[in-house]
Amino acid sequence: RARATTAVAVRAEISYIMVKPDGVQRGLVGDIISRFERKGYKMAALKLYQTPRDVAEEHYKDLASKPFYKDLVNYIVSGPVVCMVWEGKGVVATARKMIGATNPLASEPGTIRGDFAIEVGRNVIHGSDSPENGEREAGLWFKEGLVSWSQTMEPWLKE
Ligand code: IDP
Ligand code: MG
Repeated sequence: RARATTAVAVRAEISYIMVKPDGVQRGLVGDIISRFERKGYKMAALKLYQTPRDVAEEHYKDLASKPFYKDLVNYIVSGPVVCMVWEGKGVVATARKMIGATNPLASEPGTIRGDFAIEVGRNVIHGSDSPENGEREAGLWFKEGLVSWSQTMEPWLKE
């Protein structure tokens, strides 16, 4: 089958994934990271972060007209979050499946929200909803840039 012949490495799709303050307080960070690691996605950035209010507002600016926007921003700045970028084929859509529906009452068991959450206003985790937003959010939360590295298990993950 056709293969790219260019020598320029093109980065794969990325998703911005964030464990929200409730997930950090409840000690769910390790389990959540494990799920993405074991799936085979490549970690491209990771940090524990006390979110400045303007970053939370910018992140959720598309929801600014919603009645829950102020509570949402207050929730995100209420304690440290764990910010991550994961990279790989189809990571945006697959991460959304792994995360589950926005309202945990509708999230399937086996998904992160389905396993760990009850309320939409305390739903543990964020995941980008499109590759474009993955790029936008990764840039917003990691102004220092992502880490470019080669994963030695890559031949065991990709044919
Ligand atoms: P998503 O996180 O599944 O992409 P969005 O619709 O983008 O869902 O909403 C962003 C976040 O806003 C949700 O994860 C949730 O924390 C919060 N949220 C969404 N809808 C409601 C609501 O009806 N009440 C309270 N919080 C909400
Ligand atoms: Mg969203």
